Amino acid sequence: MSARIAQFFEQERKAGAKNLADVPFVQPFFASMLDFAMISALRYAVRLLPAFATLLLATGCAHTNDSRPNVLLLVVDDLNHWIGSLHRNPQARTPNIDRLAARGVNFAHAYCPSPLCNPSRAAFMSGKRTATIGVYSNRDMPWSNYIDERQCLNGYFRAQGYYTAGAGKIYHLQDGFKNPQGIEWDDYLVKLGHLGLKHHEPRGPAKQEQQRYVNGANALKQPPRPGNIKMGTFQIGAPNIADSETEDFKVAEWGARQLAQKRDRPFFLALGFHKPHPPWIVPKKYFDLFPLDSIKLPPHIANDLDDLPPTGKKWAHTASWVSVMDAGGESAWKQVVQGYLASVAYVDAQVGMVLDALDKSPHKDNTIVVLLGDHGWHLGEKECFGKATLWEEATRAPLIWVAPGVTKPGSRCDATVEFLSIYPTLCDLAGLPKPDFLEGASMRTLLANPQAEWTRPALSTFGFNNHSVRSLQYRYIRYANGDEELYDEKADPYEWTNLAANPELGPVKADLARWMPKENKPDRRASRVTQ
Ligand SMILES: [Ca+2]
Repeated sequence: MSARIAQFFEQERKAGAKNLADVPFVQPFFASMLDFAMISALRYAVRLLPAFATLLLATGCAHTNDSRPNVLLLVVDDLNHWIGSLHRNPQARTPNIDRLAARGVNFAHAYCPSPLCNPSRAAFMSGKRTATIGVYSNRDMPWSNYIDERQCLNGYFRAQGYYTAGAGKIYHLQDGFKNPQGIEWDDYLVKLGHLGLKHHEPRGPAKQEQQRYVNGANALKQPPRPGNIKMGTFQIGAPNIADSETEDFKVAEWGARQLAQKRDRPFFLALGFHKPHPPWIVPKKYFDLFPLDSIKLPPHIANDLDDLPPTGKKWAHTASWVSVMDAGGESAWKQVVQGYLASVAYVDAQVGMVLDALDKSPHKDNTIVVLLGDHGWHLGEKECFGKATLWEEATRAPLIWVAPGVTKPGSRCDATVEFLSIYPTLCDLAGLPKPDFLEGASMRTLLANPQAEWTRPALSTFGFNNHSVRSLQYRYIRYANGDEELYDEKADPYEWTNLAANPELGPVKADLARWMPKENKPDRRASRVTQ
């Protein structure tokens, strides 16, 4: 073997490609060949080997002729139960979310694992309860210090051979490729500077999209703009701009393009919309749907807080409530409601764009669609604007499922279900083994038969060892210091009368308390963070 070939082998050995050079018959064969040609051929062969290996592995994982269903997960930030099809607020205008609900099962009593962005998303994406993972607040970041992102819903589906892609807010303040090996997503449309935090560079085709997306986002993030108002702690604005200039439009548009592509393996596509999270700055046409003089305030009573224990009172009467009342009382309150309703109508239109794209796509009949709000939102009920409470307004949110071949159009389910069930249910529908760590129950039986027996209540947790258990008739709240509340939801849907002190209802409390976690992971930060 010539010195040049020997040198080549040595170089490749240093580069880690030594196996080929060690094959016995290779060396005498090379000696009779032209050095240059062989080195070139070898170089290509050695360099291409990993690519071939990857291709073979990918083909093996992709289950050729894979007919497993696709998954389209739509997560809407801060969307409470004010959608048309849930009838909590008849003013809500959500024709697109409603038409999705009409295609499958509309869960009327679905509850978040925790009423705040980061804890809720960390829990339903990991399939583990808040008290198990210890992600209690938005300061428990990055959430991936608490849970293994490879075990999360998208990471798991990717490991099972799914193409995974996402855009917008799926996890809290951590869009896209957190893991340097890219084990979570194949592609992600990343937004830079969400709430001022630095993000990881996008990879894949999303990189080319980024600049347009960021420009769109900035169009709504430069307060104060002419016409914006400050209503207490909330900023409200109705710029006369097109949807195409807004960030959630970019998320929907990107998702629509993903849906249009043919694929040789199933996909898991997650789209996270940012509205109706404040600030409520959306195109003017959505405000025009809700003239201020037509706005009705949600049902409330003046002395609602009188029967609350000290912890409940503290959680209810927040700075945001005080600020809105100081800004103009009920008049300011109506503007807050208008801003929220307009933002819901806006995000509904973006959801509609995705649904239209799905219907035109080759995946229409083999895609599971799941839509949820990450938690609820108070619009003044219990003297509270915002989330971060354990009452109905903050814990209940839309949950809609369309599963081809399983759900039936026009179904409504009244069972008390949890977002924690999303992970195991998707595993069931896709035929994937359910990992042992999942703590929620699969809802597959309810998808097939919404009237099937379901005896489980829904657990929501906020902060360390504060829990709420919601059955169809009751909500029982027990705070870490032992403070209690109990509401009869059938007689009192706005939770005005605390029954916790009624001795006749002791067995009800005891029965619901069984569902509260026996062990609660310590709070690393040991303080409650509310917004
Ligand atoms: Ca009350």
